[in-house]
Amino acid sequence: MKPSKTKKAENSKTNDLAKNTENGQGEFLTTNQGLRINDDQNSLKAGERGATLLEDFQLREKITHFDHERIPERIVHARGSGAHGYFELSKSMTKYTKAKFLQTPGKRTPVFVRFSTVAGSRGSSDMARDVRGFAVKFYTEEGNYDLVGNNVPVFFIQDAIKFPDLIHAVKPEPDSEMPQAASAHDTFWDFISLTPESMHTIMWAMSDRAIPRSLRMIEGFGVHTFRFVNEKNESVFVKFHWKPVLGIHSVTWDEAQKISGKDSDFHRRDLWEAIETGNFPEWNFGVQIVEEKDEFKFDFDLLDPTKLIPEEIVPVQIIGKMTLNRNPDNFFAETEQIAFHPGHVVSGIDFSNDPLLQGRLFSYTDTQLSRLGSPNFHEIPINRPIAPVHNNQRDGHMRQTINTGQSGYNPNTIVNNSPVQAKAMEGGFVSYNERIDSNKVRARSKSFFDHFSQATLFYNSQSDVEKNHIVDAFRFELGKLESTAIRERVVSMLTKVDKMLAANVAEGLGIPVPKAEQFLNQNIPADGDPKKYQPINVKSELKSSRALSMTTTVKDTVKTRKIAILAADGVDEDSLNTMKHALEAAGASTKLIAPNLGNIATAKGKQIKVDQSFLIASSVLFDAVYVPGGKRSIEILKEEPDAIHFINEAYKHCKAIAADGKGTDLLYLTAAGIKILNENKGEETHVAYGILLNRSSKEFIKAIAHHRFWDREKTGKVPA
Ligand code: HDE
Repeated sequence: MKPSKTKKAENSKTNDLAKNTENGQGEFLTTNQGLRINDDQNSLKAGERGATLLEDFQLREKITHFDHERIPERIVHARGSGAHGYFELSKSMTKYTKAKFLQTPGKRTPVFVRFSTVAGSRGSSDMARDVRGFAVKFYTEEGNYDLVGNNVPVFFIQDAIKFPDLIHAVKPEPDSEMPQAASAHDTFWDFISLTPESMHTIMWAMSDRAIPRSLRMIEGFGVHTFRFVNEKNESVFVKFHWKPVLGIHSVTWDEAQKISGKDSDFHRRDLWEAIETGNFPEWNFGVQIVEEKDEFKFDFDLLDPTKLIPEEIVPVQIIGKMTLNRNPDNFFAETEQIAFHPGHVVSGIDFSNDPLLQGRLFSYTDTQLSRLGSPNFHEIPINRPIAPVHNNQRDGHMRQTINTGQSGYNPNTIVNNSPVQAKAMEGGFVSYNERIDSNKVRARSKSFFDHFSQATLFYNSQSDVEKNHIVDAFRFELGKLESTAIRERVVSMLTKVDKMLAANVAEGLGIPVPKAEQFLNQNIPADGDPKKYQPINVKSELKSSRALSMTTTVKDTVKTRKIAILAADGVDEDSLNTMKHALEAAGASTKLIAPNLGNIATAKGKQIKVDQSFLIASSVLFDAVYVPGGKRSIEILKEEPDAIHFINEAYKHCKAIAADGKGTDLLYLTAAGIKILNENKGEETHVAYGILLNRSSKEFIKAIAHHRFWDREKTGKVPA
């Protein structure tokens, strides 16, 4: 789709200062010094066929700039997509926090959001199995607040000092630089097999949460426990949640791998197109509040980032909604140059002592220095706060601000001590005065040693289908390893999560289930007693949690879903249009797919424009398939192997499939039809399987909203 420009949203931050007029429309071409250029097509030469002259400042400026166009990509989360929007508060948080943007219902705050994968390079596929980053910059009147979270509520490690090891293990192996954007290799699983604290997050990463259908359909979590602080300087603990209005949906692993080949920009394109077509992605914003007095009432430690607070124990209160309504004008200037930092807070939001969070507070400014190249990265338009900035910091690479006057220090009399410090009541940030009184130690609290109870809780909360997908993900990932010893260590660790899970994974790998005792915890200081460092077993009271399964998510809308309509010359116009219009009226989009581009002629001779040929289209890029009637159209499609494959593949991926009139004949040549003939179970069963023959558009819409018909996976696999 050719990018068109959305109308500028009123509530979005505008960075007009540095914005060039639309590609210099109607302006003269100039050098960077403003000199008008007469010939930008030829370099300056000694004669038409002679050597190029060193004097050609115009050529040198252009090439030098080009040579320096790339900057270092992010060491993690390099692959990302972003958008502008706003956050609107619906419930006042005055009781808990003095943060101004959380006071008055109806208040809108501009935001920029960047979604990302963690492991891959900037050019890698969107569909890698990976945790997704979910970073939100709120441009508040009191300064920028960054909520730099993920789509998984927990993390692999408990202490920041282990982060470089984790990332070195998951990134491509250093000798061969393989594999790209994939955790299915020896170094990652070697590290995991020796790091039992990773087990809870590993369960999420092996679930379908790690292969989302759309970035618009992922949850977001602040992960760490933070603090809210109110005007009276009272504090509560808080966990942050983003809940997608369209529900949480994923693709299958087979699909994800195929999408990576067919359209490695799948998520980026989906986000861009949704915003361009006015289908603005939305998330409800929620908080879990824990009073300070309740800090120790849980069977896990609130400071441990490998733990979540089950919603059954502390419900999520929805306090507002975020809407993304404007695509970036320039990917590099905005999405690439945006610099997030968990330490960008406003008064009323503060940190807990989570040792992972504490390390992050150092890391993010530091990384911007090497990535963006200067301590002045806050002056890049996308990073500028809307709140005024005044301080005595000066100079540095690429300084934009021209500070005037004599003073660059404090205290001073020259400008009456300006800029002056703000009292707390004037918005001056005062750290929460938590009492800390202890010995200086390099240690981890014993309360962090339960590594399995929430991994088990997560697994127990999944439906059978979700569990099967987790088993398959482990079989795939571990199956790719060269080392059998690493496989065995991981499976031995899985026995601590769930014995059946371990047995099923082991069966797929063709190994016996190793004993749990075999696993090694090597996160032990040189002088540490290994026995003291082994995980402890905690039996959590909660057996399962609804919020952890995707089966309980929103399933009543087809908004923005993509439906493929397969047709050829001779298609029945009514059969095509009735369904197409009903789907579009319900908010879905349709694409007409035919053997060739151009037009097809309907049975009545009307010309209809084809959107994609079978060469370009692929079922993995769609949510559902419809085959309208029309004798000739179906005769042509029957001879088109790609049409048969299209339906087989959609069937394999459990998508809704509908056919009308003669269209049903085509279905009988595919896995979908064969299944119906073989089972001979009657119409209602077909509908329950998401196969709709001559059914109403209403029923098809309901089936698409259901997302997938996983029961098909249980009853025998199909080729595709
Ligand atoms: Fe990050 N992380 N991280 N991280 N992280 C970065 O900062 C780091 C962690 C997250 O779209 C880097 O600007 C350390 C948890 C997101 O620009 C870097 C530790 C969570 C993004 C960094 C963590 C995150 C980053 C790389 C362990 C979820 C992308 C580029 C102590 C709560 C933000 C950059 C964007 C990016 C360090 C762990 C989320 C190197 C040291 C836990 C979404 O500073």
